[in-house]
Order: sequence, then C-alpha cells, then structure tokens
Amino acid sequence: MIGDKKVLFSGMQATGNLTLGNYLGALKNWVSLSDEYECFYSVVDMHSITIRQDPATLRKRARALLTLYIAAGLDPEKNCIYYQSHVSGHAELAWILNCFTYMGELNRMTQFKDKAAKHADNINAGLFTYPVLMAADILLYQADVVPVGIDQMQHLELTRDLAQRFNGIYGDVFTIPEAYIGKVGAKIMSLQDPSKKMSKSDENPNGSIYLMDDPDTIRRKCKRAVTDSLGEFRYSDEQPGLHNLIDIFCACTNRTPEDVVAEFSGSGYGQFKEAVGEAVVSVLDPLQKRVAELEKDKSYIDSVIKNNAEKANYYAQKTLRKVQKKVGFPEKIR
Ligand code: ATP
Ligand code: LTN
Repeated sequence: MIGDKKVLFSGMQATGNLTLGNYLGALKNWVSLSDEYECFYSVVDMHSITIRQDPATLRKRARALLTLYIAAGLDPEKNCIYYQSHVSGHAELAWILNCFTYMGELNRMTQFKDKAAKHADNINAGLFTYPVLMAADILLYQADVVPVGIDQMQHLELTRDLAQRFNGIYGDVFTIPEAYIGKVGAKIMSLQDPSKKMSKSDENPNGSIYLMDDPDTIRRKCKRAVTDSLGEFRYSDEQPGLHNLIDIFCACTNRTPEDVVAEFSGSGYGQFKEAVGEAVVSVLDPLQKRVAELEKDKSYIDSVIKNNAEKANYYAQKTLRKVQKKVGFPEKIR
C-alpha cells in the first residue's frame, strides 16, 4: 500500500512500433485502472536489450513509448511513468532474485523458447533470466496488481512463486501480486493469421495495426483481414478471424459480442470489416494527435522523466534496503 491505495505495476518494451494489441490488451486497461491504484508504469528498456538493439533507435523508441503512455491518458502527476534503466534497484533486486530462481523454472518459460528460436544467433543469459528481471520490477514496488495480456501469465506465476519462496525463508518481505487480465482485448490476434497473436515483431506488417498507422492504412488492413468461407456471422472459436474482428470492435466501442452479433447478423463480412476499420480509426486518431502535441513539448517530457525517476527510486530503495538486510548484506556506513 502507498497511503490508502493498493499498488499497480506494469511495463512495456520499447522494441518496435506498438500495435493495437498492445493498446487494447494493455495500455487501455492501464488508463482505466489508474485512478483506483498508486501506479508505476515503466518503459522497460533493460528488457529490450535481451534482443540486440540499435542504440539510437532504442533511445528514440523508449521516448516515443513514454510519450505514448501520457498520450493514452496516464497523468504523469498521478502515475509514475519512468524508464526502468533510470532506477538501478531493478538490476540489484534482479540479481538477488536470480539466486532464488531455479534453472528448471526458467527452462519452462515459453516466451524464452519462442524468442530463442527466433534469435538463434543470440541466445544470451539476459534472455534466459528475463522473467527474473520482470519479477524484480513488480516486487520492487510491492505491487498488488499487474495488468498484462494473457501471454505474460507464466511470468507472473513465476513472480508469485519467487515472492512466496523468499517470504517463506525471510518472513513477509514482498507483497504477492495478482495479474489483472482485461475482459476484452486480452489477446488480439494477427489479422493475417488469427492463430498467432498480433505482435510488433511480426514480419508481415498487414497482420498488425500499428498505433501510428494512418486512417487509410487501418481501413485497408481491416478490409483485408483473413476471415472464413462459412459466411455466418457468429462469435465462435470455429471462426477465429471473425472472432478476432469482433473482439477488436468490442474493445474499441465498449460493446459486447452478443450486441454486435445481433446488429451485424444480417450483414456480410465486408460491411462489418468496414465498421471495424472506422471503430479503430476513431480510437487511434485522437491518440495520434495527442502524441504529436506532446512531442513538441520537449521540456515537459524531460521534467516528467526526471521527477518520476526520483519518485520510483524512492520506493525502489525502500524495498531494496529491506531485502539486502534480509539476505545478509552488511549495512552501509553513512
Ligand atoms: P513482441 O512482439 O516484441 O514480443 P509484444 O507485441 O508482445 O512484443 P510486449 O512489449 O511484449 O509486446 O507487450 C506489452 C504488453 O502488451 C503486454 O502486457 C502484453 O501482454 C500486451 N500484448 C502484446 N500483444 C498483445 C496482443 N496481441 N493482445 C493483447 N495484449 C497484447
Ligand atoms: N515482459 C513484459 C514487459 C514487462 C512487464 C514487467 C509487464 C517487463 N516487466 C512487469 C508487467 C510487469 C512483456 O514482454 N510484455
């Protein structure tokens, strides 16, 4: 708890252009939860370098992501929006937690297997221990709740196991976090292959809607989305392409699948795809305008970066000091 509020932590990597999946699965929920909790939203740039990055591009993308958090509606006066690399406690706690994590646990992580297969030329130790750094992010702020997409559940389970293990040995040190999975949009699939999640690292740009895509591109991608040849307008797992488009539509318009099926049951897929395109445009257009405005105000963004890093450091140090003492590190002489 911070004051009378529970704590929320989440983060995103600055490794590519954000997709509609990132927005609907994560960012949108962050905004809706931000009043209720004391929130920490990090740009997890330390996680990003588990895959090789061009330094200038990473720096640019990290800033763009931080700006996007604000543009999406997170008030940086109320929410702590900061770069992970500006708070050294993340790395320090990750090291300690590494010593409480078993190789077998990390070997089971499906994201590691996927990423190792994709980047076979650079299977580094950081990629392997990525989930431990993520656990450190969350536990450092004693987070109660962590809003993520379904793909991150396995990492969250590991975080809970590590916290429980540590508490079992040293007493109540860490809050045990809960995942928060949004009801709609938790897993947006690729428009070109609805068996795969929409991902910013997909090689096929037509599978993903990027948050910065212009309206015509968005409309075109929706129109070309893969559906099926059944021609029946239902919300069914047997029609994954249509199911996904209904999910997108619902998440953008705050409507329910039943309601949407009732409205479009007499229409063809083409007509519905057009409506999906318009719904996405009406969500992304204001977001893009706000990003453009914020990008002009360099000193404002700089002040957010500075002030929030200080705030994050303050809370991080509190936990870190406790943990260091528990494991037996000698006290600093001040
Ligand atoms: P990459 O493709 O590089 O692995 P990613 O698109 O999966 O990246 P992350 O930075 O790993 O993006 O995820 C940021 C947040 O967005 C996480 O909370 C994740 O669960 C959520 N997310 C990512 N893709 C989707 C999706 N298709 N549907 C819903 N949520 C998603
Ligand atoms: N692993 C996450 C990003 C991430 C995160 C976190 C999410 C890093 N640290 C802490 C929630 C809480 C991802 O790839 N989406």
